[in-house]
Amino acid sequence: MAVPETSVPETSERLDYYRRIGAHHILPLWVETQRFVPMRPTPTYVPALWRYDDIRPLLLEAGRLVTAEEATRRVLVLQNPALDGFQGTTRSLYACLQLIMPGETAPDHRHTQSALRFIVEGEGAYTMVDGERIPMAAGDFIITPSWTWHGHGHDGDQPMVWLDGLDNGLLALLDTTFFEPARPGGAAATRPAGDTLARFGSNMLPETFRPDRATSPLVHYPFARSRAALAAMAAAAPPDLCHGHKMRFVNPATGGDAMPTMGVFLQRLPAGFRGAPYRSTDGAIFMVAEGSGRTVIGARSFAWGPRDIFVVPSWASHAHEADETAILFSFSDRATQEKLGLWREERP
Ligand code: GTQ
Repeated sequence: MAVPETSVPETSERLDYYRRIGAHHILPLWVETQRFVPMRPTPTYVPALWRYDDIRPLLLEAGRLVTAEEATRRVLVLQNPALDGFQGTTRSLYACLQLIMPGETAPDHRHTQSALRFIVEGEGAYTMVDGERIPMAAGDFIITPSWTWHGHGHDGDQPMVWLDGLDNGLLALLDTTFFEPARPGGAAATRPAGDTLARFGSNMLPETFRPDRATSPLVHYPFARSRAALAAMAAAAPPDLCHGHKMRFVNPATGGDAMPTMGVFLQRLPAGFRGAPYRSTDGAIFMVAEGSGRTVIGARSFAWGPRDIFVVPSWASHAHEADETAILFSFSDRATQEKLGLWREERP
C-alpha cells in the first residue's frame, strides 16, 4: 500500500527523533496520520473473479490426488491475488470450494469459525450438523454454527461440490480461533432428518425454544423455497434500482442475521437488468447460482456465468447487469459491521 506523504515537513532534528523513538518501538502519529486514520476504507484486497469452468477440472484432480479422509477437508481456497502473505479471499472471509467423492466421509470436527455452505453441484451428499444429517441440493444454503460438531458424507454416485464461506480472517484478527478434531463415534446422527426445517422452518417456533446461541437454530435453507420466494417477489413488484430483488437469510427466532458474523443474501436480477452503481462497507463474495451477466467494479467489468465466483471489495462502487435472469448468492461481514454500528452504504 502506498503510504501518503506526510503533511509535517521533515527536518534533520525530527528525523533523528523518529529514529530514536523507533528504537523503543514507538511511532509519531503525525507523520503517517493518513495510514492510521484513513479518510475512507482502503482495502488491501482487490476485485477478482474465478471461473467455475477453470476450477472444476482442478478440483476433480484434487479428488484423485488426496482422499477426503486424508485431507480432512478437500478444499481449495480462493486466494485473493493481492493478499500477499495472508490467506483469504477478502481480509475477513474465506471462500473455498469443497469436493467430496461418492462413498467418502469427511471426519467430524468443530471450530469457532462459522461456516456456510452454498451447494454447487451433485446430489446425495449430506453434512452432519449437531447430530442432524442435512441433505445437500444445488442452491441450498446450509449453516455450520460456530463451535458445532460437523462432518460430511456422500451416498450419491457423482462428485459433489459446494462453496464454503468462513469468517476466518475476522476471527484471526480477534485471536478467537479454536479447533477440536473428531471425538470418537462423534459423527452418529442423534436427530432425525428434517428436524431443523420442521421445528424452525415453518414460520413457527417450538413454544419452549429459548435461543442458546448467536446463530440461527434453522440451519438449512433449501433453494426451492428461496428461489420461489424471489420469483414471486419479482412477479409482484419492480426490482430495486441497485439490487434487483434481494433477500437476506434470517434467524427465524430473532429476525436478525442467520449468522452472527456474516450477512448472507440471495438476489434475482431480471433479464436485461442494468443496475445502478452501489457501494457499502461490507466487501462481499458472490457466487452465481443461475444466469449470466457482468458486474462492473470500479473501472473493470467482470463477466460471469453459472457457478462463477467474484469479490467486491469494501466501498468499491459496483453495478450488476444481467443478460438473462440471474440469481446471485452472496455473503459478507455485514452482520458484524451492523452490530458494531459501522456499516455504511451509498446509493443513487
Ligand atoms: O467443512 O469444516 O472450507 O473446517 C475450511 C475449513 C471447510 C469444513 C473449509 C473447514 C471446512
